[in-house]
Amino acid sequence: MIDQQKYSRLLLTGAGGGLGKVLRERLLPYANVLRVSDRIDVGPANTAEEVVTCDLADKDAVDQLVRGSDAVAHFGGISLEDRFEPILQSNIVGVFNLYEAVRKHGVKRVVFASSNHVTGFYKQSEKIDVDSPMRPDTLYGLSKCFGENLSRFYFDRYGIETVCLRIGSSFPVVKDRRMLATYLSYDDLVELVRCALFAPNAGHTVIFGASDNSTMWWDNRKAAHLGFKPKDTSDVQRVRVEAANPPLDPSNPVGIFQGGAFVCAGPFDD
Ligand code: NAI
Ligand code: 15L
Repeated sequence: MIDQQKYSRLLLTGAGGGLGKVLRERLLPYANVLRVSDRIDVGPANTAEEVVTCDLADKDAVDQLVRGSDAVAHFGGISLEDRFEPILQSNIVGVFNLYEAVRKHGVKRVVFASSNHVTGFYKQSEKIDVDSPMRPDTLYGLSKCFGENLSRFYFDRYGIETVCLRIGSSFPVVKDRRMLATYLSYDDLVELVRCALFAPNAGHTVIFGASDNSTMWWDNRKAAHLGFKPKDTSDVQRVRVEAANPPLDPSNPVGIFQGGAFVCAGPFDD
């Protein structure tokens, strides 16, 4: 059971990405040492940081990366639809390598950046919860299903706790009509990650990551034990967003399915 508000060494993967840059700054209070990693250069270590450049597909390198950490915020990986090979290496082999290292080095908890694209083929007119069957909308979404199921296996078999965050759309502002439902502000993202890192008895929990938006497709009541209460809302951006984005044709799948444009992305030729 986690009964603390600070880890000795917290590993953040994907530190060079959009969310990784935000979390690199904002997770510092929650660890004596924040180990930041990516396969791209993330610059020099700041105070209380360690920097490790590592490709998640490299098993031995991931083993060394995880060694000495007591928790992991796993935000590294391919974050959009792509060809199968890069998804396989970064998101499938990569997440396996991570959990094997986590098991070997006795890491207590993982926060896994999953995605709403695990359930992207539900309609926008439907409300789902964390037990609704997965309906991935892309190879990318499918790789996140693998990560969620892998983490479930590592909990059932080895007792390693994971909170899977099915993040909606976490960006500085709301960009389109779909994001009125999927928006997760950066402040709410950080609070969600904090809850996921420190909630006692998280076990294996799945939660959708969205701010307190009026349009809401996701029911998080089964994850209430995490204590996540979003403070922001897309509602204050609605007038601007609707004026800038005329409604889509009702037959356009982008406006029908929760995954939006992802349901039409690819396939990409190898
Ligand atoms: P991003 O693409 O900006 O960052 C991902 C980072 O992972 C990149 O810096 C990339 O270099 C790194 N990476 C990719 N493959 C790697 C590998 N094999 N080894 C090491 N590092 C590797 O993505 P973003 O937006 O920061 O998202 C972070 C995580 O959150 C991703 O896993 C994404 O799937 C997930 N997510 C993000 C959402 C959002 O709204 N930003 C929504 C849903 C999920
Ligand atoms: C995701 O999973 C992506 O990583 C992110 O870039 C956005 O496209 C987001 O989903 C979304 O659904 O808006």
